[in-house]
Amino acid sequence: MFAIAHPNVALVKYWGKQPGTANIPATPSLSITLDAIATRTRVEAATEDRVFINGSAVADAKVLGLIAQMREVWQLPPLVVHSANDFPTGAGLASSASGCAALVTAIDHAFGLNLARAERSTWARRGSASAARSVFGGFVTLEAKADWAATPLLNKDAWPLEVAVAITSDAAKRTPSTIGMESSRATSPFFDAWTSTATEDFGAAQRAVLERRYDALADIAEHSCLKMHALMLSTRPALMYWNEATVAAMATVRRLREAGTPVFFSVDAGPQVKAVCAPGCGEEAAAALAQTPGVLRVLTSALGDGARIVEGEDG
Ligand code: 2P0
Repeated sequence: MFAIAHPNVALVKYWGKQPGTANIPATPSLSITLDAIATRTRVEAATEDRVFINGSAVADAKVLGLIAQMREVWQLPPLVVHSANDFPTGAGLASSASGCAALVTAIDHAFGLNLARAERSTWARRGSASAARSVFGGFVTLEAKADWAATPLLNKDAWPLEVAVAITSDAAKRTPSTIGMESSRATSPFFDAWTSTATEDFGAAQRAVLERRYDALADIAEHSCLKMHALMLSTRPALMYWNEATVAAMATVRRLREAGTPVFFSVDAGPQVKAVCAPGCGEEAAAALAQTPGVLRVLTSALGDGARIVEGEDG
């Protein structure tokens, strides 16, 4: 028995936290959960806390910090955590989102906490804010209500977008998101502009999703992505998560869209490019990205489900 959770891609981005230690985002965000990649996590009672990620013992601050916070509420025994990602870890593919969502789901199940999905989302958010969204499937929002639990916005089958992910590097990022966000808040002259314009972007994206207006969602999502990267680039020292192939892949997506294919890009705190396609266009985008210089490989994904327990020994 193990918990499975999928990464998500924010179409309206979260970057920066509110002051304090509660891991509250400074901006609302809206995401899609991906089906094709996942974290699988098992937890068991043990004699001391031990965390294994992809088979290696690690002192993972997010995992250990989240367990410590849960112990303030529940009497959990020492835990051994086995977590495995079937995609590159810490490389801009939201491994901490799927990781913390799977961890809370595994602990909830193993120790009978009986948490509602919204409560799991709040707990996952305390570990990693983007993880709140991976507790749900399809289109998901995260905003300042209900203790910053995420909320499902639209079912994945109601608008089955497809995503082609161009992998341009398997290396872990040099600046982890949590550190980068704090640096942006403290040093970027654009930070106030970022936070003061986020609510409008969020509202526009919500409406576009609910009304399934692809072009409107494409425009707002690329704008939010590029605005976040402008914030990153204006941070001191600068946060530059792109490489040459990232830029080439973004240009490929723009070329496709200008030629009439419904596809837009999104790039997170890493060099991978996610091409978000209208239903039926994923293969065309994947083929074009695979031909783009510097792209190592391309994976395609449908929209996925939220974090859940699966029977079996695979974890
Ligand atoms: C997002 N990212 O909205 C944005 C876009 C990366 C770029 O959320 O400090 O691992 O654990 O709350 O959630 C990545 O940051 O940061 C992220 P913490 P997290 O998906």
